[in-house]
Amino acid sequence: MKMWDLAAAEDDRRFSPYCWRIKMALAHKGLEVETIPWRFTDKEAIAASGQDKVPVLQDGQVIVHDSWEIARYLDEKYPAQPLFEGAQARSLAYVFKFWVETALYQPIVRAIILDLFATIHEKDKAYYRESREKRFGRTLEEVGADPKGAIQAFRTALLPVRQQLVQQPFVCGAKPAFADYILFGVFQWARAVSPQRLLEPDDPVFAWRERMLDLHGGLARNAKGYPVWA
Ligand SMILES: N[C@@H](CCC(=O)N[C@@H](CS)C(=O)NCC(=O)O)C(=O)O
Repeated sequence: MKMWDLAAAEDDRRFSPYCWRIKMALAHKGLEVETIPWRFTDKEAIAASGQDKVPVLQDGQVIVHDSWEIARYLDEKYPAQPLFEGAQARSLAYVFKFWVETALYQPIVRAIILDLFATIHEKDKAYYRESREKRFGRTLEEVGADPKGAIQAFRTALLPVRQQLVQQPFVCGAKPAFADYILFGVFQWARAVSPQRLLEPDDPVFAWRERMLDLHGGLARNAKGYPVWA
């Protein structure tokens, strides 16, 4: 299997939250993947997928894009070690995905965008600035003007998972599954590009993140990024 995986200036600094979902999911299933460093402007490299975003997974002749679709594909093709235990769990993970992408992405983007911009490849900078400023309707500097306030907002937004994680080790219960990888993608994204401290060590979400960093032989902890503050 091959996966196109968003990289910063350095080939081994991989920061896409969506790509992290899939790297964790593949490891969860014990599947080997070759990840190919990809930049925002390398559109032709993934043209065969019929769209312009990563992750893109190639499994033999099959090409799948979109992290949610890839997760569904993996469970269908490789049912052992499921990412979703049944249709009901999948449906709940789907609404959780939208919650993460709305309630958490907004504050995290405000917290890390300037660190992220400093880290990406030179060839991506003009494209990134133009596309994101158009999306946000503000300059990157305006979006990233108050990282401390954004981190506070991020911590507040985490309340539902914090309440759950005092009761059980993973979002999905006793063992991690795809919803954990969806949430964890946010933290790997931040850790790859920004030295800022997102969580206090006494936060139950901190302990969960430690468990996630250790999963699958420390796949995520061993990836290039800033240390999380202990
Ligand atoms: N819904 C997609 C989102 C993928 C996505 O937005 N990927 C970003 C990287 S984090 C991307 O490739 N962006 C390309 C661009 O902005 O041109 C998924 O879940 O895979």
